[in-house]
Amino acid sequence: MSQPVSYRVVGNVGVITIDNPPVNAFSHAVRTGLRDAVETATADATGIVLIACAGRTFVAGADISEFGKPPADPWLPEVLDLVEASHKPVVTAVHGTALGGGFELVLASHYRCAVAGARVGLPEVHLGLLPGAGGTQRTPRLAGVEAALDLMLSGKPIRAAEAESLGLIDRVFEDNLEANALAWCEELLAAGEGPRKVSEKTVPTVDTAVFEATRKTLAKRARGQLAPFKIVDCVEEATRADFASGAEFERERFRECLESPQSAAMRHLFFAEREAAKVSDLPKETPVREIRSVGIIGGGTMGGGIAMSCANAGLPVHLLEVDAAALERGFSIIKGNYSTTVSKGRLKAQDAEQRLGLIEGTADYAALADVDVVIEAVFEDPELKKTIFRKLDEVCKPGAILATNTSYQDVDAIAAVTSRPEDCIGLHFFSPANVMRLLEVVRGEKTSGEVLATAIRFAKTIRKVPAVSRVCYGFIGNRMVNPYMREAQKLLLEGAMPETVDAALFDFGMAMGPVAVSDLAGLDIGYKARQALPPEARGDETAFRVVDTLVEAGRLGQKTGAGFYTSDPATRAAAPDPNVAKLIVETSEALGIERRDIEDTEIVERCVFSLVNEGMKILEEGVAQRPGDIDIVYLYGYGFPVFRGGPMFYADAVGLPHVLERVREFHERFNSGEPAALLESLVADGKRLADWAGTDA
Ligand code: 3H9
Repeated sequence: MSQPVSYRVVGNVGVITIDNPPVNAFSHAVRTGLRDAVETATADATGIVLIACAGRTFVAGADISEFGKPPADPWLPEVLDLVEASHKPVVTAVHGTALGGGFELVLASHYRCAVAGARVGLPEVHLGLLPGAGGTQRTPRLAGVEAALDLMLSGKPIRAAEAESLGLIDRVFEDNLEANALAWCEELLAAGEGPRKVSEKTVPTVDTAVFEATRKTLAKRARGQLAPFKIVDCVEEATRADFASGAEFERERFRECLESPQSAAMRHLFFAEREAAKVSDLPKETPVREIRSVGIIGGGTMGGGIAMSCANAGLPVHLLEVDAAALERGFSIIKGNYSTTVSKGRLKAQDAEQRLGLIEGTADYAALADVDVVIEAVFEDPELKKTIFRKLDEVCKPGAILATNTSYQDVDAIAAVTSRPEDCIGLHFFSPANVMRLLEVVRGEKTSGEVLATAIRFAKTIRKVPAVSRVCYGFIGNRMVNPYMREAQKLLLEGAMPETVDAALFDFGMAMGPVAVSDLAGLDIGYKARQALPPEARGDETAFRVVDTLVEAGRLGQKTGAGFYTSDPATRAAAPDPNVAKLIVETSEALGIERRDIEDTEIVERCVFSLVNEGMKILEEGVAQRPGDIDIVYLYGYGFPVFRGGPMFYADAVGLPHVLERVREFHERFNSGEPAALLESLVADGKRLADWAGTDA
């Protein structure tokens, strides 16, 4: 194997090149190679050192797959300290993305240049970490405390020009990075410029109130997370201590984060997200169809949101509605959404106009004759969906992908009404579709590999995170959420109140508690879905007695101003309603359920373990390919706390024997779901889910 770091001399410049595809991560071999190359470069007759990367990007950070394994010398901070200590000036030249440890290398160098399209950033916070190779100490020295906090707490990469304006990059070249960087090196040499150490600079003074204010904001924004607060501590330390002590402080906090269960959970999600886009039985070389235009049927909230996602990615959209009035309603929602984004300063008015211009309304199916993919997004009526698919089969060109956006319906039955079931697929978007990242890609029995591969690629094009599901009632996400919601309702009947159930799960880290979620989604949604099921498939309906009573009384949730909670029409703030509390107590009585005090731990375990147990069944049946796919569905579609790694990772973290014990107990005492066979067998074999080899189903 070729060496990941090479050294060559060009004129007076010693050029170090890092070449470790795909993203030049700082693996052990790269750290060792860079150390050796710096030692060579500083010992020869050259006057200046240039560090650049081969391939598609500059170093994208530490090698995340090495975290969690025993540390191997040299440790990155030592290598970067060696770079900064060089008696010859060291220049770094950035293309692609310089992220995390990669950007810390840039900060440790003495002169920094980038090509215009490059971006730099410190995204460690998304992995439950902080920049641990001097980043928390060097960034504020160059860019000031506020910009440094912003960069590290948002984790968002910034463009080279912005980095230049913040003082993080010295020069931005339009193109020809290597030639320009070499010429700049010669220029610096000719001018007699020596090393400039960021560690020797002082942090610009700042009102220290900024730290408390930031912590206060984080208490809400980063609820439950460790790393963001440690980042603030490190930057505050940079304002108080010299570089060496600040770096020591940073190193201790970095280790604390690295060893935390939170970082393990977030690193798992990083890899799970990338793996979820891969289908085990789909060869890499599966051809992918070109998607240049999209048809969408239904201009309601969902169809409009999908249209926006496509237009945001530059794809022309034909939006079909029954008539001009319905189209007008649809367009007014889309325009409203764009103008809100513009008024918040997140989009330029002219860009909003341009995107809007990509969406063309029509009431005529003939307009869909040439599109590459059609997404049907009408309401959940299987017969209506089938009628639409028959029509699409008539009008769409051969090779067009016919997709149904459904939360529950049988994708195979819908595909079966067409002459081309191999071109049909489910694409389950989450509401609001222009905001939510998840896209469940539902492969039907007959969906071709090419169509599946194209759907996954399309998901990425419109900046969604795909997760593949087989067909079953509710697919991965909603099938699992059903028992979760059922347990929440049962807890109400057994003694809890909506606000106690919600608070317990909110404190666990969920974006919202389950009762509040029902109010937000509309209580009639679940009600109608249950009514649509044959009675034998509904399970114990008494669990939903309270919600049914509310719906039948016209309390549908936030949209009617009252559901479980009453909501303020202006602020949407929810408040517990004594009438609902009375109704709950009366319903318990009527059902002969003796109310009791229920601890938060039970609330969380009843709800979350019911998700896990159903997830196990989904894996057993091969509906989801792997546990990580389920975690991605819950992270991006259902507000599961990122720092817990998704329900399946969480189950492994708390220990499957404990999960099984509780699931068994809940089954016996409260008639909750029967323990999944997979859960039983993993525990019997003393295995974790992470060790599970998968199913052949
Ligand atoms: C850090 O630096 C800590 C330091 O402060 C302190 C240390 C002491 N490591 O995303 P893609 C893999 S923490 C290992 O599909 P893209 C990835 O899994 C790190 N592997 O490509 C995938 O593998 P596969 C801070 C990595 O073009 C392949 O590369 N840095 C790493 O859409 C392609 O990735 C970050 O958090 C890595 N660091 O996006 C940056 N990065 O093909 C994390 C990627 O087998 N990385 N892989 O599925 C990214 O944000 C994106 O990967 C990047 C490219 C923007 C670079």
